[in-house]
Amino acid sequence: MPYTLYGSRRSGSCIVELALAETRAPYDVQDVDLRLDQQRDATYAAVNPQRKLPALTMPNGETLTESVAILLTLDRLHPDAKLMPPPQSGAYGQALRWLMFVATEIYPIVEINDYPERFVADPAGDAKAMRENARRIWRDRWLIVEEHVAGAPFLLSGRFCLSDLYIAVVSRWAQQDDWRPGNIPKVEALTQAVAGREACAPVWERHFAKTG
Ligand SMILES: N[C@@H](CCC(=O)N[C@@H](CS)C(=O)NCC(=O)O)C(=O)O
Repeated sequence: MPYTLYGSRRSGSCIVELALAETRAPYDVQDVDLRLDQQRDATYAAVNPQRKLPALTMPNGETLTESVAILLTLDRLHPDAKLMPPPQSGAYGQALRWLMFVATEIYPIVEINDYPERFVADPAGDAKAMRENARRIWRDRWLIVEEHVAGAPFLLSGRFCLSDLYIAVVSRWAQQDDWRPGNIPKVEALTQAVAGREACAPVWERHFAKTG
């Protein structure tokens, strides 16, 4: 049985799909359209009680949620894909450090950007200010990542890892297309390099090609 990835264009499922592509393992995609709020459907709650993407059903029928848990599981199950440095190396710690930084300090801000009304007492009055604040914090945190991109083009010197996939996808969010090139050029170069990888290119195109 192939993997089944529950996903939506440009969302966190793209990170998992890029990792699956790197493993060369067969997978199907089950589309859950965030623009139509399909993640709120009761049928999807049975897959992920948190009603968020991504979720991955494994070949053994078990379902995983939480992007980092999914990615590290894929690394463990597909060692030949070399998605992470060897676990006993210093590079592994650095890869994990920045994977977790983006997953815990940056990714959650996108919920405030996309759904500010969830976080304010008076949606009519406060949502816009909440979103603006979220975007300011977002930019500050990306500047920290930028300072720590140690390789060229990837995060780590001399090799690609899962953190590159994470940085590439999450950095596309929160409507910062005009801000990024002048402020986080290393993140931009890293993203171009991810998008150009042989296994990643078709997935990247499907998620991020401009439509219409
Ligand atoms: N901690 C979760 C965050 C997942 C998340 O926030 N997913 C977004 C899409 S990128 C989502 O499903 N949002 C829909 C919603 O909040 O209703 C993970 O790392 O997988």
